[in-house]
Amino acid sequence: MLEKGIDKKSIFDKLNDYQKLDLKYESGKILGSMCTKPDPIAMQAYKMFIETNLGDPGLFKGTAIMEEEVISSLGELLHLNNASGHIVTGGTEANIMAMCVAKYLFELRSNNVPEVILPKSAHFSFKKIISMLSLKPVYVPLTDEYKMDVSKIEGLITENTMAIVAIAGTTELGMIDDIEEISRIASSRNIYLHVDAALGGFMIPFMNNENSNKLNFDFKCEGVTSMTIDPHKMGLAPVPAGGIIFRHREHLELLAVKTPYLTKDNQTTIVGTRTGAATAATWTLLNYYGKEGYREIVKKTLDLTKYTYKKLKNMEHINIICKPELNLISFTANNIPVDNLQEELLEYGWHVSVAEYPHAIRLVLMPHVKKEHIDAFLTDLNKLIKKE
Ligand code: 0PR
Repeated sequence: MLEKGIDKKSIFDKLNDYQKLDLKYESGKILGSMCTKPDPIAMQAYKMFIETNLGDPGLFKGTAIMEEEVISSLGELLHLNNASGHIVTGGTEANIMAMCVAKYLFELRSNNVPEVILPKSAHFSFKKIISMLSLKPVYVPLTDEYKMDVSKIEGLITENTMAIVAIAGTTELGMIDDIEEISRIASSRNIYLHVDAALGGFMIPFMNNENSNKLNFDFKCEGVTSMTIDPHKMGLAPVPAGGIIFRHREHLELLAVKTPYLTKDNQTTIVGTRTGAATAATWTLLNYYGKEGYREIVKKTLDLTKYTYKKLKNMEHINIICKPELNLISFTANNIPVDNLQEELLEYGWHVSVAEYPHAIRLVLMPHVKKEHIDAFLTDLNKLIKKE
């Protein structure tokens, strides 16, 4: 740290230098991220509430009301009245909260090591959770469609099963597990079911094409106990905005810790001090866009996914892993190994990511990706493949 500070101009010159090293979503070069350019109206709201701290909600009563309204709206979107929950830092924290609740419930009836049944496709946040909470993971294999193989679940349930986790929009392929069936199993065995809809939560309710309307993936399924739904993914909110929704208020309250000297008696979040700006941004987006606006955003994203899928399907040497259900497409090229292809694409400036299972190039078509970017990307991809 400097002894004596430097002038404002020099500071901002330096900040600009650092910022130049960062990628920009609008460049269209970021093709492997689940975050996107935050909507301008959300950023405006964010700035307005930047000094708020929901860790001490009595000081920021208006922001606290907004959080309640956001949780209630997200609950409603997911077919739940009187939802309980919080706007948190992201999907990781949301998943941690759900698993903490499930563990506390388990501990009310057993001293054994709790087991969590989850698909192989679960996000790596569960690896952290398993280690932090000393859980025993019980992985369910995937079907040929890369979904949790529901037929295997019953056989994996033991007296130590603490929870089942299912995914509505997997990180690597965007696949939606058969939540309806999994919920039936969880209900009949009285097991906690958490649905990680970090990505899908802001997409599936707005997909009004094909048969997705009928897709029951949320609290409409009786067995669903809690859900993750992240505004900072397809909700277009600035980071950090994750969402955790509980069906029962008593479950959220299991997380409560007494906070004697604060303006509220207890706190039901993992973190203490936390921004209210993300909540204000999310509140703004939900009210500004409404369902109609989000339907339009999701439609555009899925239309571009379909367009990209068709083009890739017709491209020589390209093998698509599976038909996309959301806005992710993964593929391999039969003449270039995946990692080499990723490197070569990077030389052209394209930041794609690589899925681990199956090992493949992974595209995430978030709203900052436009048709012209995809066309330019496909041209470069074609060049690379022809070159081999
Ligand atoms: N659940 C699912 C299904 C996810 O895909 C993710 C993150 C999480 C939970 C965890 O969410 P947070 O990262 O908000 O805690 N999925 C993205 C991924 O791993 C996160 C991400 C976003 C990565 C933007 C890179 C990036 O540029 O791909």
